[in-house]
Amino acid sequence: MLLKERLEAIIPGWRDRQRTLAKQHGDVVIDQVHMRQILGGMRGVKSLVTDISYVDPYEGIRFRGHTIPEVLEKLPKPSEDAMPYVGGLYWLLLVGDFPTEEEALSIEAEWKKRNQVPQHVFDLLKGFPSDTHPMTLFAAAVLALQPESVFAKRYKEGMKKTEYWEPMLEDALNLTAKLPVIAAFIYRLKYKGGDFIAPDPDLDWGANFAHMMGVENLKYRDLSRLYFILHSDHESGNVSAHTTYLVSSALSDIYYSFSAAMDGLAGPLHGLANQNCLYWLQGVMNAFGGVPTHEQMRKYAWDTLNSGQVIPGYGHAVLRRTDPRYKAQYEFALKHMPEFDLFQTAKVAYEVIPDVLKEHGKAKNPWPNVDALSGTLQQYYGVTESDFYTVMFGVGRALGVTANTVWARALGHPIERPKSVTTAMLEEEIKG
Ligand code: AMX
Repeated sequence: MLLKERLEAIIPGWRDRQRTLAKQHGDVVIDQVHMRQILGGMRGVKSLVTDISYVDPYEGIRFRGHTIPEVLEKLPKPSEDAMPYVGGLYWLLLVGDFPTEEEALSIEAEWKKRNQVPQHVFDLLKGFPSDTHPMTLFAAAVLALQPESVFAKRYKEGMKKTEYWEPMLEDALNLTAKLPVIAAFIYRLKYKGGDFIAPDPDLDWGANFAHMMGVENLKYRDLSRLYFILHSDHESGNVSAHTTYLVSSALSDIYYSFSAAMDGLAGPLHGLANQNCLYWLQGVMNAFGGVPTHEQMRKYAWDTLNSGQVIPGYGHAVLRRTDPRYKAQYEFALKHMPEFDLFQTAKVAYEVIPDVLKEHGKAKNPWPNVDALSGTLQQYYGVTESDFYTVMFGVGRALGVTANTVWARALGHPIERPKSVTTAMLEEEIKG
């Protein structure tokens, strides 16, 4: 396998770099931890290392050092005006270099070989009550795949530590190959009367998802590729990435780790924000009977703020400019649905809300984030069931977090074990 050969070649160099840092510079202080951070969700504490992505406060996410516009431009594409192959992004995340077309297609070929989902997983999903949340179904399906773990089997048989990454890579490819099939199955089970659509062996991973969803507009294939690329990774401290990393640090396999991550993504503070953005925009349209004027939007935004609520889709914990993931979606919408009334409303929001938030004076970043537009794009193509959006987020997020687990095994990262203290100990600290 091309990918495995390339990883074999580069892993020793990375091992040396991290080993040298730990052995020769182990006492170097990287950060100090403040009381407010201990009591405030460990916000900003520098305590994780990943080379796969980094969030720059001004340029947004960089995948392997490259900004979103660079990634979208340089990854191989099915045609000049199409969105890139997701397989190419997975190569970039895992290997660190932009792939050639052959390398990108080699990942797509691996995925096609591995996308068969065992019947017992489908049967399990069909057995859940019909009102089960799609994220519950998604996490359960991933866990049900666990008996397939190559890592768990090889670990039981006994293998050298330096070999751990190899079965982890197998698991990562097997899992990511199956996720679009599982996600589309859940969609059709819940919302389309169980009328399932089989994968098309001629389509790439992103396009196949669009096909299995049953969306007829072929541009939805491009949107799917774009969506998965944009949602793939966002450093290692967010809940889904960190959960995957933490659980797998116990040498749990990828199915246990990723299923747990999806339980975290299901939380309203993580994966559900895009739904709230959509509801807010729809609320504006309902209030004014269609696309609002700038003045109406300003009033609605102030009403939201004055009632003590946040404006969904605006602000960010790290970013200090418009999220480039928002920009990429905005450009897509401008090209493919300029007249769509929900997009028109989102556009008015973009023109009005940053000034309102600046005037309000609280948010450190008044600009839109990734979630502000993603629901709008789905609505245009008829995927209106907003409970499902988090499942798509999860399919995309799998790319980054599984790449990270392969590297954590390759670099021999140990089990995570931060130290906790008691409230009394914190109080002692302030007495000096
Ligand atoms: N509307 C109103 N007030 C906002 C705001 C917004 N969009 N964004 C931030 N603020 C407020 C905060 O609530 C906070 O108020 P407080 O001092 O009374 O607690 C103050 O501004 C300072 O917050 P901050 O440091 O700028 O942001 P943060 O790091 O605490 O929070 C975030 C970041 C995204 C949770 C926040 O901007 C927010 O709630 N935005 C709206 C919800 C949203 O879009 N969520 C999706 C985020 C994208 C993602 O990561 N998936």
